[in-house]
Amino acid sequence: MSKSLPYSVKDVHYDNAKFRHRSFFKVITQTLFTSDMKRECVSCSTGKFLGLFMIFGLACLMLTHASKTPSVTDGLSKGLGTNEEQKVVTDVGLRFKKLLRRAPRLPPRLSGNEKVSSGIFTGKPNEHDEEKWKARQRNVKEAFTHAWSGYKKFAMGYDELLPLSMQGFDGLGGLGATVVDSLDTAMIMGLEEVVSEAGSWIESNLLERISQKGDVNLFETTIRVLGGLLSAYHLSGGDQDMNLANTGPKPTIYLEIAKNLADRLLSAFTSSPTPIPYSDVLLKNSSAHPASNLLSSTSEVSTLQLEFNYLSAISGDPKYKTEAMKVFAHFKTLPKVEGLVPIYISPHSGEFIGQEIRLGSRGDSYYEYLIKVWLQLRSIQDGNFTYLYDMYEEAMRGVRHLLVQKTIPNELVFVGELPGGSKGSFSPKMDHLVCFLPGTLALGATKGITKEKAMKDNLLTIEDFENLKLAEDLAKTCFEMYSVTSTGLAPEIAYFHTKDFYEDGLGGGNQSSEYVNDIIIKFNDRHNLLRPETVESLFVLYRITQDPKYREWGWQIFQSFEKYTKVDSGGYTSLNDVTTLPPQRRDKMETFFLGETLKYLYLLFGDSSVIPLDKFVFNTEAHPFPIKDAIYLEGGSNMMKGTM
Ligand code: DMJ
Repeated sequence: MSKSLPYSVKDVHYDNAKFRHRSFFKVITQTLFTSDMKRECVSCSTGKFLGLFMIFGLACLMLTHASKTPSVTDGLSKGLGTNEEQKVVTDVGLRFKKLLRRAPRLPPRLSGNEKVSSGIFTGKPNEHDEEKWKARQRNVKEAFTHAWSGYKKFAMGYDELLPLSMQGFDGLGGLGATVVDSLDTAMIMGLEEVVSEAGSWIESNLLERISQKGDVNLFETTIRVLGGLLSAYHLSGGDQDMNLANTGPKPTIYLEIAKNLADRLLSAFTSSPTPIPYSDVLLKNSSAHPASNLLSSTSEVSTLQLEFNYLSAISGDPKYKTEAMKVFAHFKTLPKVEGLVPIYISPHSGEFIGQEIRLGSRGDSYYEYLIKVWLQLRSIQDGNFTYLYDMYEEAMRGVRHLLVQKTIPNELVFVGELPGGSKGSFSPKMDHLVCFLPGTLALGATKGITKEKAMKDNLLTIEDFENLKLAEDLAKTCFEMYSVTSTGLAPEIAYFHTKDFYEDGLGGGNQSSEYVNDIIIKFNDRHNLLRPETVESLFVLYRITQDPKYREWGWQIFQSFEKYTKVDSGGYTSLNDVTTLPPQRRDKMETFFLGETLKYLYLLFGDSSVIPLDKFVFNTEAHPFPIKDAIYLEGGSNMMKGTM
């Protein structure tokens, strides 16, 4: 149930001229005055009359023959096999009205020229380029080794490294989060020594920790620890079609620990009176409770499903998937604002709390998991999960309609916030966290295959193109959030110069950036936590568009991390202020720097056939799970059970 907003949408409409509606009258007049007919008949009024007469005759002929109504979802339905049959419209009057109302919006096709001559679509870089990217990929691998060595030396077994004070810190409940978050990155990079060290630590310590520890956050533990164990299970050969680890424990060790952990985490679902889980779990006695404000974050409760579904598939036990998917089934029933949802929800009432809408903190991965869980489950024939795709599409329409604006003076596209929900005003504020969205939009548009292939196979709808266009525009803004600062690293939050908002003297510090007047960085928002979202989107966009600019942007960002966040004694550190040189350092290496940021950079510079996006889905912490036709059937397949 979507309510529309009370204020004019004109100001916040994302102007995508390429696909703007054109009236029937415009189509006719444009055809007349731009085609060959124009050249031959423009000076001859009889010719014009005959031309119009012919078009009218043709229109009448079309109207008297019943046929399918053209639909922009035709291409998609081929991919899904779940769309309703098209309605056959036989009423001539109705068809005439329809024809007058709007011209059919057809997705663009690759022109012959684009197919053969555009570097973006051929996807074949020359040999010199390949060598360059292999060398850059090695640089990322060295960065990972440096990060791990600092962690191993000063903080092995702690959740995080404090690289300046050279000690460990348990900020995530004490399950050795960096070890588990890093493991599959080391597998993908072929770092056998790290795989062996991390794997042995997990085998010897993690079960004991799980059975003794107190409070952990359900979401953080699921995405980092459970997610890390599950992808390690797969990448070490757990379900037998890939083995990126020649060392470390047997895959079943990872699975056994994952099940033990998930069994305890399930208490967050089962102790709540609604399908919305509590936010915290006491691991040692498998009990759960709400956060101190009694609320759960929308993104947290809706970012558990990829992990629990995959665990059900490989363990053969449906209980994980059953509990986790109840959350989405419940969300389906809740009122939304054009598909957008408030950032808090009550596990006691099951209702949204407050009005605040944003795609940054507490909102972000709700939208990410709608499409990713659909991608994970879509091969299940009964089509029960199509509602996830519909919710995603509606939400992205809501984003384009209500949240997207352009900056002054250079028209950077950004996604703002609605702090007062449908009754409030627009805020031109964007968390760096929102930079996951370009990748998600691109993935949702092509379903993981290249844009070139999707276009050749006629799979893209008008909405897919609009989402891809927004993905590319927004990725540029995310990149400019880096290049506008003195350090070349993005702040945690940026504001944007619009006709309603500007604050002087709050630029990023890089005076040579074209966008120094478009992007505003407030004092409290100038920190950088080594976050992955922008490089994640660059990786996905590179895979999908094959445009080398995304690799170049990623390389620039990587060099800035190297220059300003590397700590000589080992590890990398967060920064307090990205706008001043030298930047003040913060003394924390977040687990996602190894789990996500360096993994995405490594994959961005590497061979696109590694972990292909149409065969794997990355959880929100960059842990890849395979998408397989059979294994997501209720309770997992027999074949999978046999391997346990
Ligand atoms: C990660 O833990 C995940 O990507 C999450 O979805 C958002 N926050 C961090 C990275 O910034």
